[in-house]
Amino acid sequence: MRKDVASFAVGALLLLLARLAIAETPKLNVLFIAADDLRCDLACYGNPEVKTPNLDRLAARGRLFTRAYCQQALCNPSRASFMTGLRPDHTGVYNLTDHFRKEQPDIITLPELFKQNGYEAVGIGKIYHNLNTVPAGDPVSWSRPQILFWGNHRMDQPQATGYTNVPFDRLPPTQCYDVSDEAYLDGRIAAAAVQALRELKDKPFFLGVGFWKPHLPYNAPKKYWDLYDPAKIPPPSPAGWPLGAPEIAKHDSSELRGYFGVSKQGNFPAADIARLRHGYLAAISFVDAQVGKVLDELDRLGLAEKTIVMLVGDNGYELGEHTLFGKLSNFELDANVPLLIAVPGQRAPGISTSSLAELVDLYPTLAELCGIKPPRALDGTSLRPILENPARKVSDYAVTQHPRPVDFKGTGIMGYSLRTERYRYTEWLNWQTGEIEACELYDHANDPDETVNRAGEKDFTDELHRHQQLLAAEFQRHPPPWQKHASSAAQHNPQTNSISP
Ligand SMILES: [Ca+2]
Repeated sequence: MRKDVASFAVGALLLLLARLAIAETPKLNVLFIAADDLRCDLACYGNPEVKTPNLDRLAARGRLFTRAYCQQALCNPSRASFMTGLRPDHTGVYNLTDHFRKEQPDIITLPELFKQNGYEAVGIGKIYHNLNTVPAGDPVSWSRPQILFWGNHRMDQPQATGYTNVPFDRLPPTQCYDVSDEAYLDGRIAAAAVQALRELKDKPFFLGVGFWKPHLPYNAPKKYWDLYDPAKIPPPSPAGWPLGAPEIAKHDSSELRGYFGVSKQGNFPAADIARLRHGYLAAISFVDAQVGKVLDELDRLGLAEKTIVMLVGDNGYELGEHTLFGKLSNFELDANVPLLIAVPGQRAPGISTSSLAELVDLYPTLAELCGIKPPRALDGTSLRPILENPARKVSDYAVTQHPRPVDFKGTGIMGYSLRTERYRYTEWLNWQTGEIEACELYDHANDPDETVNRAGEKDFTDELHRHQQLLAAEFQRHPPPWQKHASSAAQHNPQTNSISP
């Protein structure tokens, strides 16, 4: 009995000391905000015509990354990658149906890591992909069930008096109704996030808030459409296909063509393009306003001083540029994503950085900022040096990839794209043989819109080879699965393989 009392006393003392230690080192909270299909078309990214006052104020108090890149321009692979800290080649997720736990059931996701370290991990809205995966979302990641995270994007029609849902096969790609924010999912997600902050304010939390917009359909409330004069929205530029770009870089804009009233093939009429570009901007401003509500509550509760805020777009987007609509390519517009990070005590706030970053870097960044050791080797690099000094660099290149066919099941072509300081180099590799089928090189110093593929030009031979060597070195560091399939005689060898652009 006496021994039990002594053990109890020692246990109680240890518990008290542990609590004191925790009290002395308050944990930073994380507010992780994801937007869907949001490209860098924001006022804070240099387009003052786009109304994004709330994202702009987040940028003003944090660090804006002008050159952050997704790992694959598609929801499921991109999100599986940044939520696990692994490249698509290591999650095995390239399409819209495979779940990252299929190949690695015990993988520890970003919110799960925080949950294991004493945080309340709460997921509201679309953080993981929203459809056709098993399990739905990722229940293991969170301390409580996820909400407003699952379903077809077409189901997000106004929940308001006088409106009835349009059947999916009759649904147009845009909607402009005079309804409240809460009539749509993102308004309800913002309200739920505000409520969650009130509940979580006294404990360490990782709050994931995922907005469904500006993903198709562009069904923002009318007041956000009214922010824009359609006559002043410019047409896509460049509208044409890049000179000398290979056919394999193309896709058929199938996501948009699936909506009612949209051309099923060929070019899109100018009036349709204008309406779509208006709707996309309205949807961006709708998301911006919802982000503002969450940031306001963070300030009101006095949490901003102890909360890291990270806002990210899961992939870029084309709105008629290069003849394309949607994501699914390796062009800069698809690969480049908004990334804003604000940390308590932010150094040099409001100074943007052009240092290269990848979404696979988010996991190690948040882990380091919160003093949590990641469970295993990750593919990314912490961006903390850049948060402290916008002139610092952590990478010489960023890697984005996309397969063909776009609904990749393990056979076909994989396009690997390297963004370096000045160039984008893309190499389309046969997954079975490892041979280069086609390649592209864009000179961003003279051609930031990627209008001319320089891969076949004599003046760019040295840069072409330099980028091929960089990619070969990347494959040494992170061996891609295709090397397992490729025969030894046809291993990737940029010096001997043909390089027809
Ligand atoms: Ca997306």
